[in-house]
Amino acid sequence: MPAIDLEELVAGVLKGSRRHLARAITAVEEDESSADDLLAGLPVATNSFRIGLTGAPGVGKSSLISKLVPKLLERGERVAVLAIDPTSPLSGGALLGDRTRMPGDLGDGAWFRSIASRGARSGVAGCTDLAAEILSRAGFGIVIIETVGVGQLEVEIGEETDQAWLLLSPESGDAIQFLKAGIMEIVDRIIVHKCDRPGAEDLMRLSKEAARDQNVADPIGVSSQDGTGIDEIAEALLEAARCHRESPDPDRAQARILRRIRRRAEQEWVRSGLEAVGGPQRLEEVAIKVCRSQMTLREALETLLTGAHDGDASG
Ligand SMILES: Nc1nc2c(ncn2[C@@H]2O[C@H](COP(=O)(O)OP(=O)(O)O)[C@@H](O)[C@H]2O)c(=O)[nH]1
Ligand SMILES: [Mg+2]
Repeated sequence: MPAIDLEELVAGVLKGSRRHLARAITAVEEDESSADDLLAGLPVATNSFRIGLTGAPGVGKSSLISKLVPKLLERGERVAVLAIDPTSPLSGGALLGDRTRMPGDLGDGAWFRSIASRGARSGVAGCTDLAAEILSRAGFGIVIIETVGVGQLEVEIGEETDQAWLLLSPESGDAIQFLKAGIMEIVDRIIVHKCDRPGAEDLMRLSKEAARDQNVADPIGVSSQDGTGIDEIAEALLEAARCHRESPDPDRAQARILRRIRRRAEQEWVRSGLEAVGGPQRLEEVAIKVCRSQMTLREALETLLTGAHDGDASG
């Protein structure tokens, strides 16, 4: 994307244009290098709190968020929601990013967007971090990130947020496994969702034990269906935001910036390195030779890493 477009996007975002903000995030989704100029143009936000809500598909993350956002808006917060859409490469079907449950028009204080994890070249964390950073700088004091919790992604989201909350529900059979597997090392709080369902009390008791063992805050029981616990969870979120704003964790902030710089640098190293030896086309040519046993893997690597031509490389 030409630099002039990014300048225009920055100016639009600074003026509060939602259309420009949407385009800025799309730009980062398509090419993370767009973020270099966008972030250079947008002033750093010191007051923004980033929270991850993670859990199995169907545990009720989107439902809970749709109840939480209006409560946070009532309290004067501006809230952005980023749903990480783990678009399946097999079916192409989206599990998340379901905006139908968001209540009508919430006004300029709210923003909802899904990010296709498929498109992110350096993995979901990079794109999410940059999009969340842009939203913070666009004036959203709370950025909620909805992700499906599955192993690695959970760890990444734990790292990329100021707090990560895990949703469990009595319906999902893996809740007990989660608790046994020491999930509390990654998450800051457990939310027992669908507490209108049978088995919720047992799950709450186990979650409490796990939380106490790990010395983290007590779990909150909530039902998006009948409204139980919604006020409590909104208050807990506001309290976490208040604590973060009053005394942000400098180590966490520095680690996040370090990861951001490393990811961008790695992308540029790969880009310039590949360009220097003839681009993706050269990579393909070499792959074909290895495939036809005309070259060993080691020769292929030497050819690429030294920029040597075929025949120059010695095995
Ligand atoms: N019983 C019950 N069902 C719920 C509750 N919250 C959401 N659901 C249902 O759970 C299903 C999945 O919800 P959704 O928010 O899409 O889950 P997500 O995949 O985690 O975002 C939907 O059919 C909801 O109607 C709740 O508090 N109680
Ligand atoms: Mg969802």
